Amino acid sequence: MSAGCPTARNIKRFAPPIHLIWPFFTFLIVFSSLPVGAWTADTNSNTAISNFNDLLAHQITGDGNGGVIVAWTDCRSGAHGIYAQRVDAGGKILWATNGVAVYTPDGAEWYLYPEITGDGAGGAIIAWSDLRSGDDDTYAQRVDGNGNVLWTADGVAISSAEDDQYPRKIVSDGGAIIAWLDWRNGNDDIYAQRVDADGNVLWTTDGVAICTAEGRQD
Ligand SMILES: [Ca+2]
Ligand SMILES: [Ca+2]
Repeated sequence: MSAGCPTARNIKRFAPPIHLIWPFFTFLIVFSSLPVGAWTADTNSNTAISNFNDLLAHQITGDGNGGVIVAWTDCRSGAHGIYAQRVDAGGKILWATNGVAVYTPDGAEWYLYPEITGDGAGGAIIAWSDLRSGDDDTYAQRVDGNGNVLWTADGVAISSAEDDQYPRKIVSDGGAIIAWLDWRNGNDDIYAQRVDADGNVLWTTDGVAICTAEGRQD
């Protein structure tokens, strides 16, 4: 673990859901058989996506051209940030070594729950939650097919409502629609927000309530 990297984070009655666990194993299975620069059946070779410690929460999506884009969190800056990498259909790494920085925190972040979808143009839109404002808020960023970060630095605010917002799903519609767990009402609810291809938030500020029934929705 990198110096200064946090070892714990107070996630409110929240355990990593199965949809965050299975992509991690999928990532291991897929990339454990890849050499640098090309796919291979040699299980002793690997394609390095990133060499930093505390890599967590890998998420993967197709790039629409036979390749993939991977998003994850790691602690290279002393706090967990969000990074992404594209690999083409032949297994070639396309973006900056160890990935493009999508969000680099100033403080001690821990496990930022990225979600990723293709943008329909060879890039991706990534959503995550972070603690820059004191409790978890949801942000999103778009990276084009060449690894250029397109939206506001450190991401567009999708929801900065009171208490915590943890993204759980993102789908592309040219821009993206993002759904998240939301604690603004004192228990898990589901909210959603739409963002266009240029990073403009289109729906009600801090998101549309999808379900605010009693008890937990997760
Ligand atoms: Ca919040
Ligand atoms: Ca509820």
